[in-house]
Amino acid sequence: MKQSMMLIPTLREVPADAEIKSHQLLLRAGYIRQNASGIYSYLPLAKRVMQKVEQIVREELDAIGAVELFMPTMQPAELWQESGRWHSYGPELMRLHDRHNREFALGPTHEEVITSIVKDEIKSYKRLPLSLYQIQTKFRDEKRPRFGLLRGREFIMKDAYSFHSSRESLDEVYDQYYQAYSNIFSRCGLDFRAVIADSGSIGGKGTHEFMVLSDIGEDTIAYSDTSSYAANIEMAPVVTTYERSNEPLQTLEKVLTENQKTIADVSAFLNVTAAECIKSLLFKVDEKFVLVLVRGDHEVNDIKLKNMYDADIVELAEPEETLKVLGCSIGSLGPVNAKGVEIIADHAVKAIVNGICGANEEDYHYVNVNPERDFSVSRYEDLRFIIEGDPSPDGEGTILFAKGIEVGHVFKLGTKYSEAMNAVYLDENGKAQPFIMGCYGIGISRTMASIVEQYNDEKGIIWPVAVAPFDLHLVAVNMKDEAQSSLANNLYHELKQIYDVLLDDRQERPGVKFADSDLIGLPVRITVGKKASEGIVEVKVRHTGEMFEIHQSELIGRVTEILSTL
Ligand code: 9G3
Repeated sequence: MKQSMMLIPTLREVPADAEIKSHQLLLRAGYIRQNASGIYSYLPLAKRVMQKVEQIVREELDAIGAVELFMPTMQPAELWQESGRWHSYGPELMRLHDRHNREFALGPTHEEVITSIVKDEIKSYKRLPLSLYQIQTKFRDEKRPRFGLLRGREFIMKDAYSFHSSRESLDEVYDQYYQAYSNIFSRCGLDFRAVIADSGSIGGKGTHEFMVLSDIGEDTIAYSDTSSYAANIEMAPVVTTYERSNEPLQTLEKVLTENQKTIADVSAFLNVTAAECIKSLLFKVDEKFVLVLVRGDHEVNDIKLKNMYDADIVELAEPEETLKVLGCSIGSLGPVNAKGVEIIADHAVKAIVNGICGANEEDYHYVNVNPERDFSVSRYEDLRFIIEGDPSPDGEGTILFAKGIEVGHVFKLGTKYSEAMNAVYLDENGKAQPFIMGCYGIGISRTMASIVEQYNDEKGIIWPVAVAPFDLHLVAVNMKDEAQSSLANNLYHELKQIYDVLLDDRQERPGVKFADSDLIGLPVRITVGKKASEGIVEVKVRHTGEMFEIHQSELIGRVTEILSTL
């Protein structure tokens, strides 16, 4: 491909609103352009990278017997009403009307569509298991799109769905997707971890997220420092056990703690540690109020709370609700004499002796509060976020944190959608059974951005060969020079028989060409310059910075060797 015919609008400056490397570099190197908040055009180089990523995905999914199809982005509201999600999703679900005023969603995902197709077309258990995938644009009206392609409102996803007549069959196919995902992300050159993830509101048990390690990742991974254990912090169970000290129980006493609201205020004011305090938070769980107690130095894990009640909505009660329900502001909440609410506590609370808690009276706290003597809870559960230093849930090592970008997610859905949509098949006894399902997603555009996050330097992007938009950047320093242009053209025609070659034939100053080349980030640059008349070119390996001169007769052999090592 000749660069003079391409559209690669490189920029010298870093765009102001691009906060992270991949967003900055994909803009500066002319890969993407924003059309609206969270909505991007993929310019030719990005399109080529995505095609490489998609090709890797297709090879690995075809290898496990998944079959590609293509579903519409416009989804009739009736399907989402059937699954019950038309009303359970809010403004994030892009909705529109057609000319007949019929309602549609722009698909954020395709469980409803694929389930309705399989429901209509598959009647017998003999046709199962079935494993289908597509690569399609998705729409999610994020409140705050950010980080370029990492959190957009329109993005490219590979989404797959499998249908089974038994859990064993689902488990088998799930494991195949798990392995295929590991192959895909490895082939893309990504440093990733498969982490145990929360099954979220889409039901089903058993789900893993594939996380690319990155400091700008929005997810926190809790991993063991000695074993392979890794989980999304939302899901990681806490297995810490707590010793209750055998110091004598002191008399409960109410003390004035004027304007002392937070645990930090109160523990400082009363000269105790946060671990001796009980943090009480009033939550609304669906329509019920629940007072959740955790030790003062811990945080309530609202995902665990949501899963415990299998609730749709879990959120902190508003200040006015707190006042109405418990008669005081959130800084004075406590479990003693708390009326009209269910009280649950994290296991750590049970071991508190002579602790501190809010008195449910404005500006008052209790000291020497003791669980079971001064208040009781309906249940002790694992309700807190795991923290660094906690024992790993697999019993090996202790927990450390890392940030990750979620690029893949595999779910065991079970029958959530097939029951909701009455999608059944006849089993070997002729009895109607709901399909058992799995679903599996990869963010294609997000994967591309993640690769840039992991492969860049101060000069620009450094593409792994497997996903580079071209293999070779053939740069002619001066196309007006007869020797250079003829050698460049000869090499171009020779190399393009074997490799994807981008020939920089522009009338630009050498400095601009080299800076653009480093920015665009192709694996190997071949420069045709002053020594063209001697048949000598310069080779630069982008990944290592290694540069050397070589005679054109040895070029292909050497380039082949280099590319095989990158
Ligand atoms: C919605 C909106 C946003 C959503 C969903 C639905 C995420 C939604 C979860 C999934 C699960 C899997 C198949 C491919 C892999 C992921 N965000 N999810 O269901 F209406 Cl607005 O998409 N789907």
